[in-house]
Amino acid sequence: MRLKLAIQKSGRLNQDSMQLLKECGIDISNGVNQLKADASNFPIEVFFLRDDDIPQYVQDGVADIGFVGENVVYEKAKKVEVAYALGFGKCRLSFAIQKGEEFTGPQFLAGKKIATSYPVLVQQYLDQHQIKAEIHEISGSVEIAPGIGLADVVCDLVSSGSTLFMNGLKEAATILNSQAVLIKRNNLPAELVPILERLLFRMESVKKAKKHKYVLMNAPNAQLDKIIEVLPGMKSPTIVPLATAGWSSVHTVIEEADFWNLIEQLKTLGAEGILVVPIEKMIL
Ligand code: PRT
Ligand code: ZN
Repeated sequence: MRLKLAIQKSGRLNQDSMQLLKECGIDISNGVNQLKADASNFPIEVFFLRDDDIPQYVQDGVADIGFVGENVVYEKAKKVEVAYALGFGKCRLSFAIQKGEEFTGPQFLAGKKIATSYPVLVQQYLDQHQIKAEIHEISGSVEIAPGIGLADVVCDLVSSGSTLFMNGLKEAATILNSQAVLIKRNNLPAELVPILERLLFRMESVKKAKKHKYVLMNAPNAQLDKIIEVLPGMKSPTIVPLATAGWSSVHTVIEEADFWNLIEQLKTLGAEGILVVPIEKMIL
């Protein structure tokens, strides 16, 4: 039995999806030109599809799981379960208006013509705010719509904002923050559940490792107690005596978030020769 995974064939999510599989130790031997490929060392089979089709395939059970943007999942509104946030493909679905205009809140949209590739999500937003507006569905280059008189407002994905800027638009309101997620079909066959669990376990180890660093430093023994006190660590730090009398090497794992604060404290407490090393996998 193999777990069937659908990923984007080409486009923004393809590389990160392939990279994640690789970091999970899963070898996809065939090139991406083929429609599907088997992993050589894990019971998984990868289908390469257009992102828009992935929720449907997963709902129908043609694929068991898929990697796809939340924006697509919620727009397509298929019966699938969002099982895990993958942490890449981050963007937001936002309304954008002409640079010179002032956004006065949702009411601004009343009676406007809105160009978007996300009619379902836009309509939901309008309904929530009890606003009537005209939705003009277009499949690409949404940003040029106001410039050519096709619409007053656009609702599209934004990441850096430079596309909007280049088209004389500005972001007005966000209706969805999105990232790539793992979706799974309802009623996943029981024999596939352990395979999915193995995959999720590996992905979680990769994710944790990215958030953490391994830190080594030399410290005078007289300062060890104080240094240990400020170190978070998974359990407690490893202390190894150095050849130089009165000194030890201290090893621990710290979170990227409080990295610089901690390093500054450690220096103040007398730590020297601090090395910060990336962690490849983290199994707790
Ligand atoms: O061929 P296929 O249908 O599979 O691909 P696609 O062309 O529909 O999608 P693709 O590859 O462009 O995007 C796949 C997914 O990447 C999206 O569904 C999002 O989940 C995610 N993603 C993340 C983005 C962006 N960031 C993004 N910036 N998708 C699109 N954009 C576009 C946006 O539409 C706009 O045109 O980039 C432009 C804005 O970018 P900035 O940086 O200028 O703001
Ligand atoms: Zn698409």
